Amino acid sequence: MKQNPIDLSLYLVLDPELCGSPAEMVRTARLAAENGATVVQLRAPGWKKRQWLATAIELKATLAPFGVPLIINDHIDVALAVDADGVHVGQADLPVAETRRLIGPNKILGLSVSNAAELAAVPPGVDYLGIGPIYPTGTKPDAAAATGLPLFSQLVGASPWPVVAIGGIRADNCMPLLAAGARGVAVVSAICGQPDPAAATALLVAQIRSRR
Ligand code: TZP
Ligand code: MG
Repeated sequence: MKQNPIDLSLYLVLDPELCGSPAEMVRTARLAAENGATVVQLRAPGWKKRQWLATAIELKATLAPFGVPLIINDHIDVALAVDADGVHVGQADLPVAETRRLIGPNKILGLSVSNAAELAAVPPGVDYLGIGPIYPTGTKPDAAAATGLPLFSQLVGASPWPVVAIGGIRADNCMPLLAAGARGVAVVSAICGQPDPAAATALLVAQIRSRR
């Protein structure tokens, strides 16, 4: 069921390489949910579908007690198979209209946007936008150029959709993004692969809550 509006304030995007293994991804997701992460996305560009399915099933069971929605990156079939809360698509994935038709009206749909042209072309049917990368990041080698804070502020200001910022975000640089109007921040390496993912999450949550 769509949580409306979705709480985007701390959006964890899981990375299998940084976490080290599927089991560590699930553990990281649990520690993050226990410590205040509000959304978890499964993102694993190199994985076979069976691995996606098995890990998505485990993540769903892990996150459900916390009421933290599970979003599946790109793979609509996996999202439907496990009855995930939503799907996040990029500019080269299945388009928004087709994705919405497949997932139905009640699941959350997020779209990645990197610049003003992509923002201007967002079709109806999305629930939130992921805008970035904001800062340079080593986590996504094929990421678009970093927007920087000034362009990000313009994009957020022009977006009728709630925005989550992504790319190079840590506890010590997230505040200006929230001040610019982001509903939340999405992080990968600030939590995945950290020696203490629970403490790393708690630090981010403390920053984010200090603004409220
Ligand atoms: N999309 C745009 S940047 C990015 C994704 C998935 C990676 C962000 O990773 P990190 O480690 O939080 O910079
Ligand atoms: Mg994608």
